[in-house]
Amino acid sequence: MKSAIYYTCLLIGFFVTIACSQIHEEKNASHPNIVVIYLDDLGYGDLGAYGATAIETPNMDKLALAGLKFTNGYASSSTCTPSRYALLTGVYPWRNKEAKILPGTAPLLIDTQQQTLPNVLKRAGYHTGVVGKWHLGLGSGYVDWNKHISPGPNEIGFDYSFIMAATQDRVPTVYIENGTVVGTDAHDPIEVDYNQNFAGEPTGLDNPELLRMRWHHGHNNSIVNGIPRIGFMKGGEKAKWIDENMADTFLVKAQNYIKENKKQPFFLYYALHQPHVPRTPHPRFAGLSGMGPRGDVIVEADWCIGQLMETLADEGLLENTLIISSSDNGPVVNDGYYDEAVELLGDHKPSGTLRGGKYSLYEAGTRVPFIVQWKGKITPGISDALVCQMDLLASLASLVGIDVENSDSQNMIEVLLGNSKKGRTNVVLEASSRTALRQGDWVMIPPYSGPQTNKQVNIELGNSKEYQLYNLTDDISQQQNLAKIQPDKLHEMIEAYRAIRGQ
Ligand code: NG6
Ligand code: CA
Repeated sequence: MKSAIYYTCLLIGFFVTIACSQIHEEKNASHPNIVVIYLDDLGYGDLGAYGATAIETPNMDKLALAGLKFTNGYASSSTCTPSRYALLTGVYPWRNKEAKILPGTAPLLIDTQQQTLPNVLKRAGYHTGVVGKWHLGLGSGYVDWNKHISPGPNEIGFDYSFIMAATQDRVPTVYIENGTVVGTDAHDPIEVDYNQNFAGEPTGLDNPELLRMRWHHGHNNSIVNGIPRIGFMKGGEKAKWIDENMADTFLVKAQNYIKENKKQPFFLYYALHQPHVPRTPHPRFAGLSGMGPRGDVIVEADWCIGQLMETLADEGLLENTLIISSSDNGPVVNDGYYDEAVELLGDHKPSGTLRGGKYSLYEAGTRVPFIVQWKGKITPGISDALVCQMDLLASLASLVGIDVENSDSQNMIEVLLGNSKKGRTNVVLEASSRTALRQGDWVMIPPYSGPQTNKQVNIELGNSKEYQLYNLTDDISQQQNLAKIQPDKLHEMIEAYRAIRGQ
């Protein structure tokens, strides 16, 4: 008969083997907390740290001053859903034809079996949470908003989620915590439809007398809190958010998440809703910027970030937290409501010296503020290396010592930490299914039909019947098309572009 000692040894051996394989997988691992602060439609020129003088953003500037400010940091797309898809999956959004601006009723865009940033970090022992804007779809077809909603963030790797389904201007205008709408009422069920209104319900189109914010284009379906939205919604009165409280609501959830999960490494994806429309600053911030609600909500977002940083400091976590701040796409001034953003803009240039903005294939569509901070680990400074948000998956996986499947995400961890200046060689940029190539300091935009300018938002889209070629070193504002003057360079860029896009 085998002795108890024999079995004890066997058991110890078993655990040692497991521990070793864990160590094997997490080679050279470091496990700081990771916080991704993601703004919505914040432009390259919207922060003091990136040259803005007409608006004050002291907290984001502090992040930049204490960290590494990237001047060539890109979102993967000039709109939200595709950028967020790439951020979380490490896959170019143009590989998935569904990765475009989604309605509030769209099914989950990410496959639950897909490799994602949160599920990779979970493999390294992280607790993972998302607070804020989701806009990656929910459910797998029809969603009953009164029941548990799945799949969603919790099925693609987030242990905790407190989100809005799509955007602040899209229904349903409710918060969803771990798959359940907050404040449901069996006597007042929530119904959502993007095709037709519910009988007898007022709309922005038919009932202008009920509006406190007028629509400029789109945004004339259901009215919630006096603001006309995209899509129709009925019921759920108790569940509806109060727009002016949204910033505080998300901030408190993010702060609580940090406090509750600080005992283990955590990954927090804090996706703010500012300065996307409708811009509804809390009364504390209304009028502060002198630039109308767009400026005010940037000031509000900056304050929220300051508060989050204070929480990290108060909890003694700053030295052990890697913080990455960026924006999902470039700026837009009028995105569908009359909110005085155009009239009160003054000298402020949300795109800075870049051409275009949200929806555009020009630089301001995708080149965004991109700041990485890790107190005591990253030497403050400026990096001109080419990096893309899509690279966070491979980079952070490498930091925490996890091997990942090949994807479009490149391991840029040494660049993000400031130890190397060797960024990507190139990146394909996307704008509403159109794509362009940045390689080195050159940008090539293939010919596209369609209007040069989206007149409603007053943004140049990048469409032209001709090839466009720009050298960003001499011409950051993309004013001089060199396609005809530098045919060899154009040819080289087209070849490189085709090699990636497979066309
Ligand atoms: C557009 C909306 C715009 C905004 C955008 C999504 C209209 C006319 N315009 O369709 O207001 O909601 O979608 O923005 O409806 S994003 O930042 O989430 O991509
Ligand atoms: Ca956006």
